[in-house]
Order: sequence, then structure tokens, then C-alpha cells
Amino acid sequence: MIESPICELLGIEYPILQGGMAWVSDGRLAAAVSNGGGLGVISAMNADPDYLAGQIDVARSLTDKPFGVNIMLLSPFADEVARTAAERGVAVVTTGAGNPSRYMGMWLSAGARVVPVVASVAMARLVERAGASAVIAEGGESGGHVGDTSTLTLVPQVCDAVSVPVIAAGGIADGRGMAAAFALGARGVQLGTRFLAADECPVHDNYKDKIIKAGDRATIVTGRRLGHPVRSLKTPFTLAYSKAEYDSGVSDEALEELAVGALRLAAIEGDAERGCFLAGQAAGMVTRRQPAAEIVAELARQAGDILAGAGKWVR
Ligand code: TUI
Repeated sequence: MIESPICELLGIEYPILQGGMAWVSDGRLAAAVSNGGGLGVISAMNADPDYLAGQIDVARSLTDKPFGVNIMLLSPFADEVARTAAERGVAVVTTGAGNPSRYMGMWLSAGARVVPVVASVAMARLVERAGASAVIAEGGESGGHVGDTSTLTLVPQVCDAVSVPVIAAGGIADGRGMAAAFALGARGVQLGTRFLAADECPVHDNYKDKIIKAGDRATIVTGRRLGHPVRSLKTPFTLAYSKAEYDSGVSDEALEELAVGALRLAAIEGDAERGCFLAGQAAGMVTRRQPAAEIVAELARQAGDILAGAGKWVR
């Protein structure tokens, strides 16, 4: 069994977090992960505070265990959903796609543990000073909004820079990745892509099938021109988008327009032509659907076995 300060800090059995994914991480998925002994996380995505409050109610109706809420800082409702998370007394707040400092005092006063996702050493230092209980160091292998630095290089550098525990994310889909993350100094892991294929995950079947069929070169990063690089599966949509991105005849506004609604089309409609199926490079390692709790248990067991057996390489 894996021992980690993250378990006590977040009140969970295994140091495994489920990423807060827009159009994916709802109250039901979060409750399933938490019931399995990990930390489920509801995504507040770009939705209004009523949506978030409703999903918190769903999760509370399905589990007595702690769960988290992810605040995506680029959301037009960021201020409001940040307040909702505090008012509803969620146990853990994770953040993404920006600097959460302006909300940290409010969350900490409400008794939440704040665990920001960072893609750089500088942001890790900054959020630690602002009161973060831990940080999630997310490498560029991950799905969705990505930084430039890989997990293998980011995690040890963040571990050296901060004293709070570090949770690794990006490219981890099984116990091997989890064991590797611990070897790098991480004390927990966050997975997104693997949970896309969870039975309790609400995305369209086409999305799950695409993740399961994906190989090692299945993803692409688009959106660099507008300053928000995003990793997703290669599809007709991403092909058209990346062509437009390198075409100086296409305006930034037209480019922005092209992406509107594409996440919803993927997750809800399963639209293979026009949808944007966010996924990390670990999609190539996801081979089947299974209950979320089984994913959590399998990861913890595999990582424990690998770490317990690692002495055989040492003389
Ligand atoms: O946030 C994510 N993944 C996401 S957010 C998202 S929604 C979106 N849609 C369109 C464009 C952009 C986003 C889809 N996937 N992961 C966590 C994460 N946070 N990765 C990288 C960062 C990050 C980036 C910059 C954290 C802090 C940061 O600071 C920037 C600054 O200096 O303010």
C-alpha cells in the first residue's frame, strides 16, 4: 500500500486525483472516484454558479467522502463559481489555466484545501506563498490546456522549489506512471484521460471509443497562435483548425469562432467531424472501459507492487 502525506491532507485512501475536465467531470464521476478511495473533482468549467451548485448536490447525494471542485480561471464565471465553492464548503479546490491567488484567502477562510495546477516552477512558488496545501505539477503530455515542459522534467524541478507536497499530472495512466511520479519526488498523481473511459464518465460513447482506439501519436496541440495551447485527439476538426492557425489570411477572430462549441460537440454529441476531443498523450495507454473505483484500486496496487519491488535493481 502506498503511504503519502496527500492522503491525510485530503482525507482520502489513495493519493490519486481525478482531473477536473470541462464537459466531463460532473458530480457523478467525482462521487465514483471518491467512493473508490481517490479524490473525485467536479469541473466548474465555463458554466454559471447554479450548474456548479447542482453538481455539488449530485456528488453529496452519492458519497459521504471528500471531493474537490476545479475552478478554470479563464471562465467568464470564475469570480462567481469561486464564491460558490467557498459558500458550499467543498473540501478541496483545484485550479487551472491561470493564477488563483486572488481567491485563495476566501477559500482558505472557508476551510478548503487549495491545490492549484501549475505548469511552471514560478507559479508553484507563487501559489505556495499564497497558501496552497499542495500543488499539481502538470506536464505538457496532458490533455486540454497545456504548458511546454514535460512531466519528467517539471515534477522534480517543482519538488525542489516548494516544500508542500507535489502531485504529478500529465502522461500518467497506470501504476507504472504513478510509480515513476513517486520516483521523481511526487507524493500523488492526477489523471484525466484514463477517467474518460470510466463507466461513470458522462461523455458520449464515441468519445470513449476514440480514447480506447488511440495510439501513441493520436494527439496534437493547437491554439498556440491565440496563446492557449490545447492538446486533443487528431480529428478533422483539429486538422482544419491547425491549417487555419498557420494561414495568415485567417483572422484571430475567425480562428476563435472556429473553436466555439467544439468541446460540447465532442463530449455531448460525440461529433467526430466538428468536435474537439481533449485528451492527453496517455490516451494510447487506455485500453478498456471500467468502473472509476476499479481504475483507482488498480493504479494503487500496480504502483505499490512496482515500488515495493524496485529494490531488485539496487546492489
Ligand atoms: O487548465 C488545464 N486544462 C484545461 S483548461 C481547459 S478550458 C480552455 N479552453 C480553451 C482555452 C483554454 C482553456 C481545458 N483544459 N490544466 C491545468 C493547467 N493550468 N495547465 C496549465 C496551467 C496553467 C497555465 C498558466 C497554470 C497557471 C498558469 O499561469 C499563467 C499565468 O502566468 O498567469
